[in-house]
Amino acid sequence: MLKKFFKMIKKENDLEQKENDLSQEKETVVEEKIEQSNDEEKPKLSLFGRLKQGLEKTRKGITEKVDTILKSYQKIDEELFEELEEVLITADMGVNTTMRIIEDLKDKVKEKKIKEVFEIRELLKEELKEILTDVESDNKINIEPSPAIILVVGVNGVGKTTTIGKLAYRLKKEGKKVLIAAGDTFRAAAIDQLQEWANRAGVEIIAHKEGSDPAAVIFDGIQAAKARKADVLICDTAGRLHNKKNLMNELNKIFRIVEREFSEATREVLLVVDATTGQNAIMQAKVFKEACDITGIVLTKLDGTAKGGVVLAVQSELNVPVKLVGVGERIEDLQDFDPQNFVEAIFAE
Ligand SMILES: Nc1nc2c(ncn2[C@@H]2O[C@H](COP(=O)(O)OP(=O)(O)OP(=O)(O)O)[C@@H](O)[C@H]2O)c(=O)[nH]1
Ligand SMILES: [Mg+2]
Repeated sequence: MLKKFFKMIKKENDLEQKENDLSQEKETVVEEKIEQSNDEEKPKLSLFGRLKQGLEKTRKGITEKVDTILKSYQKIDEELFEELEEVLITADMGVNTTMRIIEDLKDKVKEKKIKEVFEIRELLKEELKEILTDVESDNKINIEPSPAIILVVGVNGVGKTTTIGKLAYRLKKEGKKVLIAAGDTFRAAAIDQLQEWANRAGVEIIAHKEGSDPAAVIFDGIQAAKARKADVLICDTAGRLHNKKNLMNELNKIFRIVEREFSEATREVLLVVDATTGQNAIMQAKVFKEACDITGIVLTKLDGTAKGGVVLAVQSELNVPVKLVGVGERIEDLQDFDPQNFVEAIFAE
């Protein structure tokens, strides 16, 4: 059975890659159009509307397929569950999570004596919400009481710096005094990029020059946060170092500084993972979880994948709550992860 799953996943990935390649040219044109239309009067989407828009591909990848299956069956039988299982696996929910969902669905059908195929849709929604809320700590980002420090970690390219910019913007809008520390000193471009985001968000940034000691940047960030009475200090870190051992050593050094200099601060350690990398995201998360005390996950680029089911796999396999989701590249495209809203958004008509 597993072999069949992996074959299927590979086939899906290849297809998605091909689609991406093909649509690249189209994308630039679309992007230009979006940029232009941003200047025009455009009805503002609600938070839920933006989430729904960001999860468009996942809605197609999961819900449309589920609906097609449900429509094609007259009665609830084993074959129907097998087809549902395939959809969930290809949406990157992970083998374990999918098994659990299907078993629970079967139990519920029996328990509630359900006969109508269409009723499975509600049951499935219920089940997904249950799994997404079945995690030890809650999904809310923990920055109270202030001062708080948020350390943002993850491999290169997953969206750490972008997430920090979006988060700084949001927290500032909520009335918090936010400070950013440019702990990724590996490349000059990384510091410039963070500076740019700090400008856009309208917050201050502590940065040293390229190649300097990241722990020293964090040290200065902490002193500045104390002196300026900042509510939240958000720290960027490198994702690209010569090897994994270097990366982990560097993170450990940063953690020691935080412990020594800012032990009174509320601490949130956010691991950023890229939803489009599917099962790879889970492997990365496992490595980081061994090296540092991750308190929450940020799942970025959900807008770029039909496999948003990875949210379930990440959370249940790591037992770390997903706290934020990235649903686009704009500054407003970072949302608190809310299991109820997430499921409603992918099942919205
Ligand atoms: N579509 C989409 N793109 C995103 C999202 N979050 C980040 N990105 C894009 O992902 C790319 C990489 O983001 P960065 O923030 O530079 O990633 P990083 O983790 O800081 O990378 P390094 O500094 O190289 O370790 C950028 O082009 C971002 O615009 C998202 O939620 N949706
Ligand atoms: Mg970065």
